[in-house]
Amino acid sequence: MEKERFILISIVTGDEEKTMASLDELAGLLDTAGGEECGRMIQRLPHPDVRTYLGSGKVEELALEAAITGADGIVCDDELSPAQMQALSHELGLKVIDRTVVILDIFAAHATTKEGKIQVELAQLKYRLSHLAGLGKALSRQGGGIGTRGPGETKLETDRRAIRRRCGQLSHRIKEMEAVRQTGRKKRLRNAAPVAAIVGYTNAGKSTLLNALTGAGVLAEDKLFATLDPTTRALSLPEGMQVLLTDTVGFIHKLPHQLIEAFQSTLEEAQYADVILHVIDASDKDWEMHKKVVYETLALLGISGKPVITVFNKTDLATDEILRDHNADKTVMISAKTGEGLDRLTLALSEVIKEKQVLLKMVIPYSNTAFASRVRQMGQVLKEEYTEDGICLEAYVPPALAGEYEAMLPTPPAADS
Ligand SMILES: Nc1nc2c(ncn2[C@@H]2O[C@H](COP(=O)(O)OP(=O)(O)OP(=O)(O)O)[C@@H](O)[C@H]2O)c(=O)[nH]1
Ligand SMILES: [Mg+2]
Repeated sequence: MEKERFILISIVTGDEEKTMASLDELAGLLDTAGGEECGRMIQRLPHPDVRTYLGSGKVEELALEAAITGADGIVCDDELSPAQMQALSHELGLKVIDRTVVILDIFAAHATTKEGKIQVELAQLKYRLSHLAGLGKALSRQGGGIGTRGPGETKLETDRRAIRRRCGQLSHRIKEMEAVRQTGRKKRLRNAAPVAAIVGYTNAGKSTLLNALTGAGVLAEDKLFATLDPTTRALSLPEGMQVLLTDTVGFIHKLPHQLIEAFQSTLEEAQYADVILHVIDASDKDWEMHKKVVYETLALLGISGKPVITVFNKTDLATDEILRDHNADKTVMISAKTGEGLDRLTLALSEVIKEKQVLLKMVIPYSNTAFASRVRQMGQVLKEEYTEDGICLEAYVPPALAGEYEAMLPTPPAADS
C-alpha cells in the first residue's frame, strides 16, 4: 500500500524553533504510524482560529500547496475541535487529522496485551465521542467514502449512545484488571524487594536499558511508543541486594489526555516504585525539553517525592560534555548499547536503595532459615555467624523486612513498676 502523504500544520505562538522541533517530532510520529510528510505550513497567530485553526487566507494557501504536492491530507500539531476538523476538511476536500489521532493510531498498532488493547480502545472511543461531529468525512473508514457528509443527527445520537455503553464496559474491565495488578503488587511488597521504575521520553532507550541490565529481551526499536505494557525483571546489585526494575510506556510532548486517562493504571506503575530511573536520550538536541515533559507528566500522575536517578543515555552518540540534572538525586551517564557506565548506574542504584534501608542486627532461630534466606536476598549482609541461639545476621534490609523481624521477636516482659 502506498504511504498516505500529509502536510503538517501548526500555529506559532512563541519561539518558531520550538514549533519546528514539535513538527519534527510530529513527522516522526507520522512515520511510525505509516504515513509520510510532504510539506509544512505554519502561521504566527496569538491563538488558533476558532473556525479553521489557521487564518482563512492561510487555508487558501494550504489548499494550493496540497494541490501542488498531491497531499492526501493534513495533520495538525494541536488537537482540533470537531468544528475545525469539519470546516478544514470541507474547505480542503482532504482528510484532516491531528497529533492525537496519530498517537492513538500508533498505540492501537503497538498494543499487544489484552489490557493494552482495551486501554487503547477506550482512549480512541473517548476521542471519537468528543469528535463525532467532525469525523464523518475525516476518518473515511468510519463515515462514508470521500465526498459523503458526516452522519445525520439521529445516527450521531445512536452512535453516541453505543460508544458510551462500550466505554462503560471497557472502564469496568480495566478496573478488574487493575485489581489483579494490585494483588501482584502486594505480593511484591511482601517480598520486600525494592522497585525501581524506568521512566522517560519515548525512544530514550528505556527498554534497551532494561535488556542490558537484566537480559529481559523486551522489544526495543527505533520507534516511538515501542513499549506499551510494563515489564518487570529482577536485578542483582553488586553487593548482593535485589531490586525489581519496571520498564514503562514512554512520555511525549502533548500526550493526549484520553490516553493518560485510559492508561492511568499502567502509567501509575511508577507510583509504587521506591526509586525512579529517569532515562534521557543525551544525543537528542531537544533533551532538555523532553526532560521537562517527563517531570511534568510525573507530576500530573501524582508521582513525586521519590529519589530520582537521572540516566543520560546514548553517550556513544552524544558529545563528551558532562550533563547534569539538578532536579535529580544522582546523575549517571551511560550507553545502554555499549554497556558503558552501567556499573556506575548499578552502584548509584544500590546507594540510593541503601539509604532507604535500615541497619539491623538479628538473631534468627534455626527453625526459620527461610527468613534468613530472604534477608540474604533482599538485604545486604555485613556479618553472618552461626551461634547456639540461631543465625546472627547484621544487614541492611528494606524497612518492610525490618518490620517483619520485629514482629517475630517475643514481646519483652512488661517492666515492673
Ligand atoms: N546509539 C545508541 N542507541 C541506543 C542506546 N540505547 C538505546 N538506543 C536505541 O534507541 C532506540 C530506542 O530504544 P528503546 O529501548 O526502544 O527506547 P524506549 O525508551 O524503550 O522507547 P519506547 O518504548 O518507544 O518509549 C533503539 O533503536 C535503540 O537501539 C544507546 O545507548 N546508544
Ligand atoms: Mg520501550
